Amino acid sequence: MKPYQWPMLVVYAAAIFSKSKSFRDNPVIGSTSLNKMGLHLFRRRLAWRMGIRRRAQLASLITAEDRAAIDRDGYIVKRDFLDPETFEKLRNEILGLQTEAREAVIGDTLTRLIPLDGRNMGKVPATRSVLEGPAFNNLLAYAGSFRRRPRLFVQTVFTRVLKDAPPDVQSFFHSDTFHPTVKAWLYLEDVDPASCPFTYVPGSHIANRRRLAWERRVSLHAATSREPLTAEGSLRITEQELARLRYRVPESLAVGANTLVIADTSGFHKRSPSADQARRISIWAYSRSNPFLPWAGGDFTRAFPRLHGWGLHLFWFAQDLVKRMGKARGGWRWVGVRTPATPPALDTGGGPRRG
Ligand SMILES: O=C(O)CCC(=O)C(=O)O
Ligand SMILES: [Fe+2]
Repeated sequence: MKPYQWPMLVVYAAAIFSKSKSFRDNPVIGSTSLNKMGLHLFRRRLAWRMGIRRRAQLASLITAEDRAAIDRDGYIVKRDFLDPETFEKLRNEILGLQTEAREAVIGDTLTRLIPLDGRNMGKVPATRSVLEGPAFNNLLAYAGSFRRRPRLFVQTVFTRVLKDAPPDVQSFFHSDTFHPTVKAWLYLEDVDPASCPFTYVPGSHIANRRRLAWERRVSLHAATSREPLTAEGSLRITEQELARLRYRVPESLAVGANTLVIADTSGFHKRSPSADQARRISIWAYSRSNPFLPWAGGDFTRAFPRLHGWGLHLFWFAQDLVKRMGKARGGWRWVGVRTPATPPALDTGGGPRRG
């Protein structure tokens, strides 16, 4: 711990009981000696136990079969999720959406996010009723172990937009964080093996003995890891290590349009790299809460959906402001009006802009 960090000690220590995950940015969470004494494993185990407990509270929301799949594999694939007519309506609404978008080029991949906030949701009524309906939300709640309103976006991934850039950081196996958490993709177009399918290591969401021993080892030096993702608490793992942990073979989810994939992304996963330019359009959802809470409900933002949307815009505003102050470069920015399928316009210069 550096001397200038001492006055913040209480704040750093309080973060032990939050979803904070960065070993690098928090000298308590990243402390080698505390992690030798078991701090990381303590958080990991307690968060896992609370997650199981919350999932048990939500068990009646979904079928026994779906529960078994999520409990066993850490992910679930729902092919033909919507009836064809509803899906057609939803797809037309989403592909026709023309609105302000955020984009980031990470490695050789451009990702576009269009927030499905109150304003955009108002333009897509069929989509809205699906995304606010029980079939979608109950699966998401169980997988994420919280009954919370997820963040919703249209996500378009354009692969290989830059020729000589390093690969996208997401194309290496990693775990997003140390506790149960959920991401979901409802694909609007077929995802063939070349359009960077989501790949998941079945069963890798389970905090078993081998996994915990591996994490304990990694936690000792994660704060100074050369892998930025590991230092930030999204532990990266090599294919050899995965084999040593005796996981099943990774499943690459090249699936048809109208497939819903929901995953606990504390399990190991990646975006399969793609050799050529391809695009992947989905409705993307994620949700993350304090992993130490013993109860699954109690989300006051469910009663105030508009507030939920503002929260995200406020976060982006702050993120852009910090960037404008010169503390961070590259990354996410508003790029003006786009549809989900507008081809990428590669103007890499400049900071965040509106309109
Ligand atoms: O988009 C994907 O296939 C996975 C990317 C990823 O790792 C994530 O969203 O956490
Ligand atoms: Fe991830």
